Amino acid sequence: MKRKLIAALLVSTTVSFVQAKEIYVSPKGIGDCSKENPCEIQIGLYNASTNGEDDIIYLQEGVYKVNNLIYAPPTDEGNLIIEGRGDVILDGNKEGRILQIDTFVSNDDGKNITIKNISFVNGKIEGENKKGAGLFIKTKYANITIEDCKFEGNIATIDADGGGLYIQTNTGNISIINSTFKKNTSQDYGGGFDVNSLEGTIKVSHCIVEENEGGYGGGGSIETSIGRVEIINNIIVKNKSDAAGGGRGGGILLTLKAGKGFIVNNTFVENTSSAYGGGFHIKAFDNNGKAYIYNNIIYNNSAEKFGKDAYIETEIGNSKYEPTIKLENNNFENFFVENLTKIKEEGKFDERFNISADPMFVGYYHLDKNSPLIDRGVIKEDIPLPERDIDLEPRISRKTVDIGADEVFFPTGNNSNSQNNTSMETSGEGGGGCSLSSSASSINALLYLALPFLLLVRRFLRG
Ligand SMILES: [Ca+2]
Ligand SMILES: [Ca+2]
Ligand SMILES: [Ca+2]
Repeated sequence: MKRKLIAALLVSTTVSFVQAKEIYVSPKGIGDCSKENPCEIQIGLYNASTNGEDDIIYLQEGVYKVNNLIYAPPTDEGNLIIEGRGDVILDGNKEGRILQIDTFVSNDDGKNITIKNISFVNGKIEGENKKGAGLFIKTKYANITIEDCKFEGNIATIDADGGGLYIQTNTGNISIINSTFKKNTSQDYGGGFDVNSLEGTIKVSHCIVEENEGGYGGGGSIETSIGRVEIINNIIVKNKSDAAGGGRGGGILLTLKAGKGFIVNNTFVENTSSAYGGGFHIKAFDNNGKAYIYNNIIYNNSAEKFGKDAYIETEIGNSKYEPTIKLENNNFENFFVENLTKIKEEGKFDERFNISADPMFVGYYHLDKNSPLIDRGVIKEDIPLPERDIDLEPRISRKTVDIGADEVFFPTGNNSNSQNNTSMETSGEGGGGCSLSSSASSINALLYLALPFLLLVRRFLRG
């Protein structure tokens, strides 16, 4: 515990914003971005993107009727935090994307982008190459953290991806923590979210992903080439993958390639797919891919073709792959793995201690005190077990860890949140030297630099 604390302090020191400039924004602000005199949100974003400093943009409480907000530094910039204070809602009114953050053309190596305590609602985009109706973030190397945010009612229609959230980075790490995705839709990938890091670590933990709908990956789509993915301690329920005849991953679609994926202590329930993988679907088209699936409830999902609860796809065209698959201490009824005989022959498939039982839910997908899933999970050195369960109670209570996102807390039990989950902070195994494709930034630099002038004109016209 002490070591973790020290590690946390070290991390917070390296990304501290001691000298960051503070920018204050309010729903009706027209001031100079000071604490006393907050400014309009787009002015705040523009200032932060051109001042050459680290910034914290504080959003004062309230509803902001906004869309097509943009932060796109034309040259080198510092770190960025955008933080809501109190109840902050950015409402796109279904008239456009809410916020775009794009640091791809700037030198963003070692930089951090953090979005905290903000609700993104009613964003809308349409068209084949459009991504991220609520929030769009694109970096080359910068790390991205989304914390305590909510994405609701955002729509990516006509072949667009990422209803609530879209993130794309080459080597950056992505963390999505303690956030809610609800009733977002996309016609293509990722109803709730569509997040992609070629080499970095992608972590989704302590999130609620509910009633989202997408062509592929109704709740969310996650993709890496050689990075590490951790999907840990989330409640993922009632999402739908509904691509005509080809849905994959009602809850989650995970595309691993040669990456390493951990799916640990989640609750996947009542998700549906129009073809494969009701709860989740993994695409593993590389012999070096690794899928570690431990302590999950994958129950009462449905798929119209195969893999009612889960499906692992290892065959594409005439190619068949043998990724490493470990499937232990889960609760599911139906799990389909392509090319399984060969994978077993290669000694790359481990399956043990899985059960199939009614979880006995009470309240919001919590376990009854008599649930057969209590103390049926596994703890291993290489499993990134969280310290807390979905209620932020100790992750281990009584004998050992429970199956699913909830741990039933027994006050007199042997509770612990300091087990040796040392692998949580370690980064991916991916080596360097890989040539990465990069596309030009979609933002017209001249237009961006003219933003303050355009905002002035708009304000003038409004009177
Ligand atoms: Ca700045
Ligand atoms: Ca327990
Ligand atoms: Ca609990």
